[in-house]
Amino acid sequence: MRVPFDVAAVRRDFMELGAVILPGFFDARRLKPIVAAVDEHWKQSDKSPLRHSDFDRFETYPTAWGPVAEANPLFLTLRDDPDLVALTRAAIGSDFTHGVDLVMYTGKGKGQAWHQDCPPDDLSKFTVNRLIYVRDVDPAQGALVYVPGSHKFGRIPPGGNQDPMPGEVHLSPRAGTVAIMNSLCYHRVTANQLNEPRVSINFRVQPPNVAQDYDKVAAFRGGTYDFRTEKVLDQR
Ligand SMILES: O=C(O)CCC(=O)C(=O)O
Repeated sequence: MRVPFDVAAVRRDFMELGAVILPGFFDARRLKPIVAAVDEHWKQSDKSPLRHSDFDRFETYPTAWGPVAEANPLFLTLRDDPDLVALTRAAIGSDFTHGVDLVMYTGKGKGQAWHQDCPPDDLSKFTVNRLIYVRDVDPAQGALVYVPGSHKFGRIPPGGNQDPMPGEVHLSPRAGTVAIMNSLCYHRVTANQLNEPRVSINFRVQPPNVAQDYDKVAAFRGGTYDFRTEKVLDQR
């Protein structure tokens, strides 16, 4: 099978940088039915972001829909795309299990604070964000900002939710871009300043030694949060 990437480079970048960014991985034309399904979904659904008084301090506001959990064939086909599977294997090895699928909608004024998507105490354990951008993301709509190599640094240090960090890289992905990111890599999404919602898809996976609910505890600069109990576990 022809794979549209360099397997060795993907593995190296995932190990060293914690992130592999592949613009044009998917043909944007192929993603049009997905865009239409996303638009249709959000036309009819509640777009209020997760709001829990204790979570507000983390200023992280996407609204998420899980179409794979609903066995939606369009999204299942995208999640199981052979090239995406090959890319995942190149990054983390041939065995992995599926985690949540998130189609994220971020409205005007909202973004995502600096975070790590799983507990940062044991660096050998991590979940993996497989982000697919189905529409161009204007820089003013919310850049994906990350610190290459930070998956090796341990817990994200205290600080402001959107304060710049040394070494950060800003990415405004175009439609068809895929970003594979170790969830321990420090990352944030800057606030959407436009009226058009920002859309991203995340088909999370994890290596076989990691539990499927490992991403239910996330670390922010201001503390850690358990999404199951909706409780702040500690504050900084
Ligand atoms: O939507 C994005 O670009 C990033 C999403 C993200 O930070 C996450 O799923 O943890």
